[in-house]
Parts: sequence; C-alpha cells; structure tokens
Amino acid sequence: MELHSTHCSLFLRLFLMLAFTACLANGEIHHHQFVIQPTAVNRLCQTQQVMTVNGQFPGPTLQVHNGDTLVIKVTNAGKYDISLHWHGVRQMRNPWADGPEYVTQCPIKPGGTYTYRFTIENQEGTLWWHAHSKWLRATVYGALIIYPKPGSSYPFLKPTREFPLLLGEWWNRDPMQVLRQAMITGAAPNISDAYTINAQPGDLYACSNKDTTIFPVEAGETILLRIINAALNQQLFFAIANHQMTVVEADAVYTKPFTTNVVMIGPGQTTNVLVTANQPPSRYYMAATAYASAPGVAFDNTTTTAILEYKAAACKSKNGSPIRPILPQLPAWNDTNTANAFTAQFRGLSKGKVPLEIHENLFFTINLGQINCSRPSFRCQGPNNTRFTASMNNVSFVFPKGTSILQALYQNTPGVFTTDFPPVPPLQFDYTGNVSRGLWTPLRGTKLYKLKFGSHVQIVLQNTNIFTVEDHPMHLHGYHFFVVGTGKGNFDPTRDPANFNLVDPPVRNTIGTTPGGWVAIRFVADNPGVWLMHCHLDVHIGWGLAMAFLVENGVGKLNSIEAPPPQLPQC
Ligand SMILES: *[C@@H]1O[C@H](CO)[C@@H](O)[C@H](O)[C@H]1NC(C)=O
Ligand SMILES: *[C@@H]1O[C@H](CO)[C@@H](O)[C@H](O)[C@H]1NC(C)=O
Ligand SMILES: *[C@@H]1O[C@H](CO)[C@@H](O)[C@H](O)[C@H]1NC(C)=O
Ligand SMILES: *[C@@H]1O[C@H](CO)[C@@H](O)[C@H](O)[C@H]1NC(C)=O
Ligand SMILES: *[C@@H]1O[C@H](CO)[C@@H](O)[C@H](O)[C@H]1NC(C)=O
Ligand SMILES: *[C@@H]1O[C@H](CO)[C@@H](O)[C@H](O)[C@H]1NC(C)=O
Ligand SMILES: *[C@@H]1O[C@H](CO)[C@@H](O)[C@H](O)[C@H]1NC(C)=O
Ligand SMILES: [Cu+2]
Repeated sequence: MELHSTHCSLFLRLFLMLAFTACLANGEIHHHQFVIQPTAVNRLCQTQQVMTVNGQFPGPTLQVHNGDTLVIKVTNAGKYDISLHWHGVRQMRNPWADGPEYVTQCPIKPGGTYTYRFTIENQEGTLWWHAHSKWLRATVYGALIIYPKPGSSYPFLKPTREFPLLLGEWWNRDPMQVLRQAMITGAAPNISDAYTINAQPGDLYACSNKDTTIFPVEAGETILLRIINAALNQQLFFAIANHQMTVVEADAVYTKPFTTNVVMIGPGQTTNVLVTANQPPSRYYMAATAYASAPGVAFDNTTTTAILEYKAAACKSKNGSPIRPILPQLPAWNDTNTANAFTAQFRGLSKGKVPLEIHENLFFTINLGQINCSRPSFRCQGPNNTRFTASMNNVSFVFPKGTSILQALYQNTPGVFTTDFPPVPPLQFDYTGNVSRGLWTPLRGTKLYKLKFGSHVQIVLQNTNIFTVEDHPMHLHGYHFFVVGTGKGNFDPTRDPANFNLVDPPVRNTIGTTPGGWVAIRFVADNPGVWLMHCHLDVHIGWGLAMAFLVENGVGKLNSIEAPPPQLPQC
C-alpha cells in the first residue's frame, strides 16, 4: 500500500516535471472568456449603449509571452453579428483564427459562441485586438502585449514602468447607427465627437475632467508607452509637453531607436516609445489630434489629452486645485511634411532578410470614387448626387454574404470569389494628376490574387487623386512586410527602385500611402491562407477599399493550412 502510493507520487512528480518542461518549451496557454455585451458608457455629458467586451472599455489587456497560446472563448451577448481580429498576429497556417467577417469566418451571431485558438510565433511587442465587423471596433478593442520569452529581454534598457496607451474615437451615438446612416445615404459618415486616450476624452472636453487618464511617473525613471491607434477613421499626431520620446518598436517589430517630439500614427499601427521623466516634477499633458491628409474633407478637429503626472510633484497648487498641466505643441492638422518626416525615420533591426529577387511585381492603385445617380435621391447624398465608393486597381471589394471566403475555399463552394484581381491597374493614367471624372466609378467584385507558397512579393501601393488624394493606412493580414521605399507623385518603375532601402527597411503590418504618393512593400508569401489587405480607415473599407490574397499551400503538412477548428460559425 505504502510502496504503491510512493510509486504513484513519484510517477506524478515525474509527470509534472515533464509537463513543466514541456510548458517552458512550448509556452503557456492562456484561457480567456470574452463576452460581447451592450454596456452603458457615459462620455461628454451623455450616456450611450455601446458594445464592449466584459463591460470593459477599452477591453481587457491580453499579456502573453512570445511562444504562448491564447484560447479565447467569445460569446456574443449583443444584438449585432461580430467577429474578432488579433491585429498583427501572423496566425501561421491558421487563418481560421484571423477573424475578419466573411473573409476567414462567418460572424458570431447574437447568442452564439466561437473559440479563437492561436499561438504567438516569433513575435514580440505591442499588438491589439478589435472587432472586425462593421463599425463595432469603435468600442470593441484592447491591447495585446507580447513580452519576450521568459529569460530574454528587450533590445533596449528595461523601462521601470509600462503603460498601454490606446487612442480611440468616440461618437455621441451608437457607431453602428452612424455607419447605418452613411450606408443608406451614400454620403460620408458623421465625424466623431471626441478622440480618446484609454477610452477617456480628457479635460479639454465637456464633462471629462474627473475621468482624464493619468500616467503616474517617478522623477528620473524611464517608462515605456505602448501607443496603439484604435481610432476608426483618423491618423493622429501625439506629443507630450516638454518630453521627448524614443521610438523603439512598431507593429510588434523592434526598430533602430530614434528620438522625436511628435508621433504620427495611423489606425491599425502601434508605436512603442521610451519616455524619461527628466523634467521638473509637475503635471504634463499628453495630447493627440488629427492628421487629416485629404484637403477639403471634414474631420474631427478636437484634441484628446491625458496627464503625465510626477508622483513627487505637489499635485495641488497653493489654493488647493490641481496644477494645470501645459499643453504640448502639436503639428497643424494638414502638416503632411511632419507626418512624412516622422515615418521616414523608421529603420529596421531586420533579423529576417529583405527579399531581393522578386517573383510577383504588383502595382495597386488605392482609390476613392463616386457612383453617379441619375437623379437626386435620398440614397445619393454624396457630393453632386453621388454615392461614395472606393477601390484597389479599380475593383471595389464586395464581402460575401452566405459564407466566408476561407470556408468557400475549403469546401470548394463555387461562385463566392474569383482569383482574377488585377496585378496592375487595368488602365494607366496620371494617378496623382487631374483624373478624368469618367474614371471615378470602379467595378465591384470579390476578387482575390493568388500567390504561390514561398514567392517573393513586391507591391507598390499608389495613391490616386480620384475624388481626393489621402493617406490610406494599408493593413495586410497574416503578414508583416518590409517597407522598402516611398515617394511623391506617380511611382517611376525605372528610377524609383534604385532608391529602395534593402539594407534596414522597417517592418510593419500597416503602412500609410502618403497623400498623392506611393509606398513599396516586400514580403515572402510563407503563410498559406486567405489574407485581407485593406485600408484601416473603416469609412473606406466599408466603401470597398480592400482585396485579398489567396496564398497557396506549400509542400507537406507543415506548409499547409491547418484543419478548421470545431464549431466554426455558419452564416
Ligand atoms: C449626423 O449629423 C447630423 C448633423 O449634425 C445629425 O442631424 C444626424 O442625426 C447625425 N446622424 C447620426 C447617425 O449621428
Ligand atoms: C474646428 O472646426 C470647427 C468647425 O469648422 C471650427 O469652428 C473650430 O474653430 C475648429 N476648432 C479648432 C480647434 O480648430
Ligand atoms: C494648412 O491649412 C491652413 C488653414 O487651416 C493653411 O493656412 C495652410 O497653408 C495649410 N498648410 C499646408 C501645408 O497645406
Ligand atoms: C460637383 O460637380 C462640379 C461640376 O462637375 C465640380 O466642379 C464640383 O467640384 C463637384 N463638387 C464636388 C464636391 O465634388
Ligand atoms: C481638370 O480637368 C477638368 C476636365 O478634364 C478641367 O475642367 C479642370 O480645369 C482640370 N483641373 C485642373 C486643376 O487642371
Ligand atoms: C458621372 O458624372 C460626371 C459628371 O457629373 C461625368 O463626368 C462622369 O463621366 C460620370 N461617370 C459615369 C461613370 O457615368
Ligand atoms: C473602372 O472600371 C469602370 C468599369 O469598367 C470604368 O468605367 C472605369 O473607367 C475604370 N476606371 C479605372 C480608373 O480604371
Ligand atoms: Cu483609406
């Protein structure tokens, strides 16, 4: 009896030891429950019912290590169909967990449940998660922080404190109603009523004083801010009064450090900065305001603030009221030079090599557009009785309805998509010049571009002056890419490649196309699946500014799409 039990516990101990070792080797498994639920949120003197995760706004911060696995059970207790996207996670061979509705999965219906299961493979830094259904991501989002594997550290001095800093956008309405109105009228959707930092507008807005976000610091310490632009439709400038920032990472890839007074960040992007509290102990505003790149287009011109507060500072002035912080200087809303100069400073610490030989040389125009209506109508309230639209290479992307593209691919369902997305514009024109009005209306279609497994891809994303030039933050799912070049005007295929940076280009998952210019990216198609590429301004994706890649399987199981998980939602 005694002997038996000793044996048993020995066995158990051995088993636990093995399990523990396996755990260290393979990373931890994190289980989370996300309940999407209507929540009353009070901002700007009003209460709105909006969707949140677990009643939290912003949603829960996920903290994991490189190599860990996440298992997130999502229950939809709201009234809208929804899916969640783990923005920037590569999801190797696992497009099933990527999330964009009607692309890799059908949305989770009200009352439904779906469990996302994925592993972080060779990624470190700041990413985030958000709804990928209509405009639900306006309130359904949160940070996803990936720490280095236990035992390793950052390639920079370890900060004493870290904070996620999520920039957002707030409407005094249910954002789904704002979208609904725009879809009906064909006009541009209403601009937001406020920007937010960690879901708080800050004290430059009405009724926001006592809830302003505070970042406490000790004098002399260096903190890490994990800045995420979760705003729906706006690039933002961000600055801290009297403090410089040192950029060390973007989109979960480390960069060569550089110092700046201002950050420009597009929706979808993340930027990690170190800030040293080297100023007289006091309270300093951190502020964000619009970088609005499209001339003549309405935008929310308000400013959100948070406060960097030195703990040692007397928080109260002599008369007992808090010290009024000073505001940082922010660039003008149309300061494209500052926006471009900031972006131009990024340099990679590339562990991975830039592909030099290119197999797929793609050229995509990024266009807004207009659909003419024969006569004025309630449904044509865009400029001159039109409806807005948008396209890439003149194809306005249509999301399927009855199934997702990935499910259709897997089940061989015909008629859901085609693979004839054009590799170059069907028509050449002076892209950034005065584009003839007759070219403004695109085709509609669910067109994919097929890539062979392992092929080396270059894409030049060319902004156009259809309706207006504008900086579009382009996001590619399932990949990050080298940003090898950028320029003004029309891309010149004979001259411009000579200036490409093939030595230390930055690596991103979202990159702006400078207004009236172009950007060139490269990647190796090593992740089979269906991967959406789209503008991360939700107003534009809704108009069709998207396309998708179908990356074919390679040889063998390890280079092929995994089997679908159980209980994939049905449409
Ligand atoms: C949009 O703005 C207009 C004008 O301010 C207002 O009348 C309308 O109710 C707004 N619509 C939504 C859905 O917020
Ligand atoms: C924002 O725009 C409104 C409307 O055009 C204008 O009245 C206001 O002065 C602007 N505010 C700022 C801070 O630029
Ligand atoms: C930005 O807009 C202001 C008007 O608000 C204008 O005076 C200025 O020239 C513009 N700057 C640029 C660089 O376009
Ligand atoms: C409306 O059409 C006229 C004439 O074609 C053009 O000059 C004007 O710029 C258009 N307005 C807008 C807002 O597009
Ligand atoms: C653009 O072209 C239209 C018609 O083709 C012409 O009326 C207009 O003057 C041109 N604008 C510029 C700035 O060249
Ligand atoms: C739309 O209308 C404009 C003038 O209002 C015209 O120049 C253009 O050719 C029309 N586009 C189409 C596709 O019919
Ligand atoms: C886009 O396609 C439509 C329909 O074929 C055509 O009328 C239009 O000129 C095209 N525009 C461009 C920029 O290729
Ligand atoms: Cu866009």
